[in-house]
Amino acid sequence: MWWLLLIMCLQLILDCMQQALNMHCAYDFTAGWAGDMHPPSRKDFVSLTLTGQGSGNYNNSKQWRRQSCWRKWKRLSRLQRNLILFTVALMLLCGIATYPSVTEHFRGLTVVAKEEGDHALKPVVHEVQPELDKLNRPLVPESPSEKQKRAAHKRGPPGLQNRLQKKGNVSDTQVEKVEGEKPLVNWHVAMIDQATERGTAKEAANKVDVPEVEQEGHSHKEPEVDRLEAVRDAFRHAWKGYKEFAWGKDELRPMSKSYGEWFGLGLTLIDALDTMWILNLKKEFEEAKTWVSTELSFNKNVDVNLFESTIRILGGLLSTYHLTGDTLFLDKAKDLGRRLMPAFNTPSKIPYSDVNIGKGTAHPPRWTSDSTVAEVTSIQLEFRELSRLTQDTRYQAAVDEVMQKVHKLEGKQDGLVPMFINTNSGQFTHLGMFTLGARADSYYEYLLKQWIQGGKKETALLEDYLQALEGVKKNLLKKSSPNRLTFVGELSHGRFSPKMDHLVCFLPGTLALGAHHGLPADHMELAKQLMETCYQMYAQMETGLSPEIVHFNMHEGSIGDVDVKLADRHNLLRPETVESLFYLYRFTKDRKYRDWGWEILQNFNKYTKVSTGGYTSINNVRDPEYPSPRDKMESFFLGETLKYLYLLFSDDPELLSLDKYVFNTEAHPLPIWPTAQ
Ligand code: DMJ
Repeated sequence: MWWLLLIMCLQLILDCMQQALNMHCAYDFTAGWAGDMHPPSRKDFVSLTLTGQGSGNYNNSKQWRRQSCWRKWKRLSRLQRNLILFTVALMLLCGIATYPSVTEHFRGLTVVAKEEGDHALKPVVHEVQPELDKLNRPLVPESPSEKQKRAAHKRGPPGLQNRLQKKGNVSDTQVEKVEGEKPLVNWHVAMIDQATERGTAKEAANKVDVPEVEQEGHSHKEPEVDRLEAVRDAFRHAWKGYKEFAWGKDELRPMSKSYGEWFGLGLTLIDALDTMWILNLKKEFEEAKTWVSTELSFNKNVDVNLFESTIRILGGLLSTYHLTGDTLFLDKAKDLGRRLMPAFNTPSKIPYSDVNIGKGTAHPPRWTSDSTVAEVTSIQLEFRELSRLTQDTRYQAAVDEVMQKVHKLEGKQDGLVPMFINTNSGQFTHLGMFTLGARADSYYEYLLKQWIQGGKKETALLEDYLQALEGVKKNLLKKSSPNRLTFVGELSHGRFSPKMDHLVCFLPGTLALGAHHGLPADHMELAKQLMETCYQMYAQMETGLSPEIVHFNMHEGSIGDVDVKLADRHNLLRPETVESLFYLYRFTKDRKYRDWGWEILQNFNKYTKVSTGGYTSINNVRDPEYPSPRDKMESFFLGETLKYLYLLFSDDPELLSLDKYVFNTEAHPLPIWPTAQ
């Protein structure tokens, strides 16, 4: 619109001038001064008559030009002069009024064009702008630490950084500007509270070892960030949401400020009991304990999953009993254990996946008579401990029988087990598929941990564990390209797939635990390599949080090590990597493991913390602009993730010594049995 007006004004001026000067002379701008003067053949260009030119008496002095123009101006009629003045004034006004929006417009076009070239199908990603006043001036100039924050989005080896940037996945905080108002900040930024604003992971990690700095003539060391307190803060924040919107329910839905029920047994509260005890959150622990003593009842007509209720509830109650000595928790554990036993009433003695704890009936899922191998082989630590505490051998007998049967089963490959087992036949099903991820993971973990729990006497467990590890090395262990990260893939009917679940990241910790308990030293070497890989699964993502599943590149010349499929980009606040970091730090004392854990905590705070309380799992770890909250805080975030982070940062090796306790697969510490047992 403004441009149209400007063009019209210009046209008007030219017309006026043309009329006014009206062909008294001809100056051909293109030909320059010709010795011979011709009248213009056309009248559609501005021409000037220069007196004396023809005589060769050329005078182009400034003064002469000024006088000549002034004479021409005076020859114009008043109307013509007014018209020219008016249009010049109008042009000036238009120019002033349009300047900011025009420049803005062009700036915008440049940004969009660049982004379209990079990732046309993605939503427009704005560059980080400092907060602007109404005239688009930065209110506060960007500080060096802000620049650092932006740089911190570059993660991983250089090759990978480039690739990520090329893909356009690296972006920063989006600030939506509304005219006349303060800029609106995206949802996830709004969640960030003061704890988060301490900086990005990289920044924070740097803070720990800051060099001495000069301040007002004094040299001083910046105070270390209190990482233990940061974990306690995170717990308190999660608990605040749970208490306010989901008290006594299974899971908090922090975005909708509501809750979800799975078993209707206060799952999060029970899973978090021993974490509160360990973190010394006394007030919170007492509130929860009151709920357990007054509200928790297992006398309910409800179907529960045997594995999940065992590792989270039975395990949580048993460990809380051990830590506190309060028999309230043991009594509750006994009650639940008893109610879960009908699950073992199957033709094969391989338990069903589901039990109705009120009716005392059990059944497989509606669509199959299979259970998963991990489910039936990762309830042993808890049931065995229940037997030891109650002197009722039936619990241990039931789960030991499962292990003995699985030990002898056909269908393994080099100690690796398939993912499903049939509750009628007692045989593996879906043969030929091997993973250390979902449906099989904790089978391997519990082989080692049962052996440790029982005082390292049950050699069949150890043999199965050692053989399985050889199977992993032979069949599943590969290196990625270009950075040669060691990873554990999967096998399907002889075909290798470079797919690795985040769940597999329990393995570095388990390997390290085994090495600590006297297994071959190369287990520790492998643990370190896999630990690096699991860390990279976080560090190479734009949010610094791992996806649920990654695919490693193995072809020479790959640009980056990791690919993440669209459907696998979620993060459920899972614990496996921080769990392994805890073990690796305990056994090596290498501070990098702590720093990695600190980065992860910072990124949970940055991308999953909900300002009104709680943390949420997210859909897209590759989009820091909109990680897309799933509105669910899994109970294991409190039961495991925050607990392992706390233990990772604690300097006290006696706080749950790994020579006295063995953690179940839900991070509930159970005592290693005295050797007399
Ligand atoms: C937890 O319930 C347990 O750690 C289990 O072994 C695997 N899945 C979740 C955490 O990711």
